[in-house]
Amino acid sequence: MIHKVVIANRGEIALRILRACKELGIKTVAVHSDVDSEALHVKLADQSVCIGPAPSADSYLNMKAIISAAEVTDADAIHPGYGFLSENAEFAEICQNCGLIFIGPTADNMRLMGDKISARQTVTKAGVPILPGTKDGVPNSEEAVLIANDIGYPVIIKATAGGGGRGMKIVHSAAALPNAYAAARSEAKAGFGNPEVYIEKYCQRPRHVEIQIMADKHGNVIHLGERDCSIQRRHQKLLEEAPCSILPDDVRQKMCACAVAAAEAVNYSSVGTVEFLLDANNDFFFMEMNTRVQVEHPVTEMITGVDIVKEQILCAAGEPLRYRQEDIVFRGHAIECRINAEDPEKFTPCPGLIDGYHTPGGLGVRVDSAVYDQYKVLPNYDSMIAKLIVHADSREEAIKRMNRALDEYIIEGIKTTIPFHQRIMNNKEFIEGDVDTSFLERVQL
Ligand code: MV4
Repeated sequence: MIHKVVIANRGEIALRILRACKELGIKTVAVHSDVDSEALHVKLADQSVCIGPAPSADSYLNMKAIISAAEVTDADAIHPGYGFLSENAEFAEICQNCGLIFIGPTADNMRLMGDKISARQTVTKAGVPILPGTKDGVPNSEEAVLIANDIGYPVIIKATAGGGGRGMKIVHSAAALPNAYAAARSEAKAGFGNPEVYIEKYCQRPRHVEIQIMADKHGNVIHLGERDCSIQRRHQKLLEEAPCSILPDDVRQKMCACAVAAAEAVNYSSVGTVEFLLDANNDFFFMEMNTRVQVEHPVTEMITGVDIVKEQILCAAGEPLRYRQEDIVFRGHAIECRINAEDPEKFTPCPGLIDGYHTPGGLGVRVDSAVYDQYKVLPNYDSMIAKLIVHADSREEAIKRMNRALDEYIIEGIKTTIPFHQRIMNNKEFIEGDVDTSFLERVQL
């Protein structure tokens, strides 16, 4: 078993990991930057180590400092959370070489899925549907035009080393292709250090539906159903729910089976998420696989009762999954609102002192957050300060419960996105379940 875990993260996910460790009887080590010494994860951990100055590059991304923190505290594992080093295959490898358990999949799993072309090729072999597109990188603009003519417009150009939507270019005509191709390449080079791009048919106004999977080191793979994460702004998810309200049961079964097949095809071990686009005909296509625990995992926990982070830690320790597929029972509906320290109209970051704080409570309400009254939200890091999650018997009741919980949530001193979420909860299209990735561009909130 694992005895002591270094939590290589901050904020709510550091607390989430700490809580799982406590319940498993595992000691915790918080690492933190200079400016995070008052952070809750530091106060609640058994031990803490300062790993550098405020900039992430010098602290939460500082592999040497984090490995050293594990060595001086005699820890045997590192949990990367999400963001920061969570999808860095080199870091996973360094942990292994230092005799530390990286709580996540193997470095090979991470590399294979991190390269979007190899991910596409791998899942295709496992029978998972993908959108028509190139098998390999597109070497030049002339080739790009030939391929796009073959696929038919609109097409989308994506970075091989990309992901999460950054640097993608949607192209509607051959005339626009050469410029978009050149721009995509230079953005890919600048953003990911690799200029390679590939081309796919562009799917218009899809839903973003993803399947949570769990896999152990003994070849067992199960799924925990889907999440609908269609409500996004500039590729930042703002609200997620489970299940997807319009997904027909036969399509759900197929999508879940595909996600499990994709994980089995790469001998995956750990928790992970397989992302799909779902079009208006309810056809679905593989987008990418995330090899980490995700921000939105709580909605799945609420409808299944499974502690995803605990299972992830146990799997990393070599334990077999404690659930078979038939043990997973889905109940009710869950919604998560990401509460950001941002202007609720313009979404510009609004860090500062929280001066007055009260969290909502009651049946079916969960707050995952690391802030408290008189806490100073820092400008150095991500603006998400809390996740408000509700669970109820139906989607309709979950929306009412979310409305009630948002009303109760008092955060004074800084602007937050609470008013934005209140507008969504009262929006006709949202209430009717009419959401897709263009929702926020389309509706007048
Ligand atoms: C697409 C797509 C439509 N067609 N690929 C976004 C994140 C990354 N995982 C891939 N993404 C998409 N890929 C094809 N072939 C639509 C998205 C997409 C999206 C695109 C534009 C604006 C918002 C979006 C939100 C989710 C997904």
